[in-house]
Amino acid sequence: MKPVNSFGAFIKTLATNTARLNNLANPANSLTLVLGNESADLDSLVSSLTLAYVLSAKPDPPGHVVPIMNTNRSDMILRQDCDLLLRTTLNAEGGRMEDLTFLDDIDLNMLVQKYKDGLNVWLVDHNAPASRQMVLEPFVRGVVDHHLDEGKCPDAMKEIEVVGSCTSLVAAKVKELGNPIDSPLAKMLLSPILMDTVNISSKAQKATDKDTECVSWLVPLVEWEDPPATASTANDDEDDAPVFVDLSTALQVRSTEELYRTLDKLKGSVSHLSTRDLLRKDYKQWKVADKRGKEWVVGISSIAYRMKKWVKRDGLTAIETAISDWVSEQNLDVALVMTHGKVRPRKSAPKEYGRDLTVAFKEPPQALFIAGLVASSALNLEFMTVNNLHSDIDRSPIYLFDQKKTTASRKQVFPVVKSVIESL
Ligand SMILES: [Mn+2]
Repeated sequence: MKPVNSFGAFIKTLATNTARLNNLANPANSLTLVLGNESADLDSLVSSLTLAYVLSAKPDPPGHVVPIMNTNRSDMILRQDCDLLLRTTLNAEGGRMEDLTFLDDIDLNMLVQKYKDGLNVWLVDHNAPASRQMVLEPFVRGVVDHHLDEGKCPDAMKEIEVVGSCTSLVAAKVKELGNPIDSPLAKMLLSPILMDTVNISSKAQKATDKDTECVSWLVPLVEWEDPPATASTANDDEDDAPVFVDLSTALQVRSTEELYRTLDKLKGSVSHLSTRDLLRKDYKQWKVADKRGKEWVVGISSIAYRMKKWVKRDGLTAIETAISDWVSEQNLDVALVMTHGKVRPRKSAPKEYGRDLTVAFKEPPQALFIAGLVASSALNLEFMTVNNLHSDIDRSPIYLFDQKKTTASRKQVFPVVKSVIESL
C-alpha cells in the first residue's frame, strides 16, 4: 500500500470501500477498520474518518484502511450537525456522503471470518468494543480515546488521555504527519472540539490545555467566510421555525463562535423529524418486574419538542397512532414520551420552559399504574388539555400530562416508573 499524501487524496479512496468490504471473492491480505463509538456523535464520526486518514498516510499503512461510521446510514437524519459537517467536508474534498461506509453497509461477522488475522481494528472515542461488536475484540490493535480505560483489549496500543474531545488527540496526529492541511479539514477537526467543550468556554470546564492548543492551531488554518447575503438564520422568535439548512452555505461562517452556534442549533433541531424518528432519537428501554413477577417492558423517549407544537404540526390523532405503533414495534408494556422545551404559554407572552409526559400502554386500561404516577410528588402531573382536545381517559390508551416538576428528566422519571410497577 502506498501512503496517501493529503486528506483530499484519502477522501477519494472512500468511494470503493463498501464494495471492497462486500466482495467475498477476492479479499486483500489485510484490512484495517477504524470505528468510533456507538453514539456516533460528531466527535466519533470525525475521529474515525480522520484517524483512518492518519493511518493511510503513514509511511507503511496497515493494509487498506476503512473508516466505519458506527451507526446506520438512515440514522444520519437524527444527527443533522454530523450530516451537514461530513457532507460539506466531503463535497469540498471531491467526495460524497454516499462514499462513507456505515454499519448497515457491511457485515462485521463476515469480515472477521474472511480476513481472520489479516483484520486490524482501531477504536477511537471508545476503548472497548460495543457489546454487539465484541466479535472485534481480538483484532483491536490500537485505541485513541478520551474515556476512562475499561481495561479491555490489553494487547492493543493505547493512547488514552482525558481531554474534552477525542478529536483533539487525533488532530495532534494529523499535525505530526506534516502534510498540508486545507481549510475543510481544519474546519472539520475544529467542529467536534468546539461542540465537546461548549466553544472552549471556561465556565463549562470541559476544555483541557490540549483542546485549547488544538483550537489555537486550527483556527488560522480555516478560511473564514462571510455568510451569503441571502442567508437567513433560524428566527428565534418563531416556535416552529425550521432550522435553516442550505448545504452549500450553512457552514460559511466568520468565526469559531458562529461555527459552534450553527452546529449546536442543528444538533438540537428536531422539528424536521417524523413522529417515529422523534420517538427513537433519544430512547431507552428497561425491564421491570411487578409484585407478581410479571416483567414489564418500559420504553422512555425524550424529545426536545413540546406537545403543543407537535399537536399543531401533526394533530393529536396522528401522534396517538404513531405512539401506539411504537408500542407494538418495540413490544412495550408501557411507553413514556417525555417532551420538553420552551413555548409561549399565551400569544406574545415570553417563552417558558416546561415538560409534558405522554403515557401509552399495550393493553389499556392500566388505571393503577396511572394512579401511581399521578400520586408521585417527584413528577407533579396534571392531566393536560391540548388545543381543546382532551385525552379521553376512558376511550384512549394514551394519557397526556403536564409535568409540573420541570426539573425531573428521564433520570428522575424512570425510578418513579420502576417503583410504581414494583408496587403493582
Ligand atoms: Mn468523544
